Amino acid sequence: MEPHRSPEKTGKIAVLCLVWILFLPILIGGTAYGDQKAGDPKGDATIINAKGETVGAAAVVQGPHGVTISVVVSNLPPGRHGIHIHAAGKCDPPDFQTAGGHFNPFGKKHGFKNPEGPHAGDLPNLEVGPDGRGKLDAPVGGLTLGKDGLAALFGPAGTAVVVHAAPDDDVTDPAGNSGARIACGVFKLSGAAMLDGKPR
Ligand SMILES: [Cu+2]
Repeated sequence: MEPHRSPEKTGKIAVLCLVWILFLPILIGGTAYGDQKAGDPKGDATIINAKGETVGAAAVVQGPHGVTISVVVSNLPPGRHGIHIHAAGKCDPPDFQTAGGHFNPFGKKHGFKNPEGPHAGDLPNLEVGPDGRGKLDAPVGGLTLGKDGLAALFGPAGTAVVVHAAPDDDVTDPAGNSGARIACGVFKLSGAAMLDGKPR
């Protein structure tokens, strides 16, 4: 503790350090996904809140059983939050409407419990603890990490991960009654999929 900093500021710095120093290398470095082969596409997103402040990060990687997403957040309201991959690579605060609807290349209805679902971009709820921090690791079966093809995460329109204010009921079309959009991150190709700063 440095005496010249307010406890609030020190707390915020501590949380940010935890997210970026502890979690990010695990996410991006592939420690948890040792199956990622060199050259496999992977993506990441910096998640911002309605004020444009960074509140987390997401990573998508190719594993042996398909694509997996990992998300870490901080400074979000405690509780369960709907979270989805949306169909446009834009996150304009404060309402993040520019992220579009759910990523749904196969014309399904929303929700894992929906007999006509789910959307390719549907995900389990994100649980945020009393300390404002949360973490989600989940498979995303219905999409690919390429730039080409109907279900490609890095197609021309791009994609974004969006966190909602309320829990997703996993059945109500089109967004599980999960309410306002409170945080958003645009997916970008990263790591081994980049060559000289450009997707290859
Ligand atoms: Cu959503």
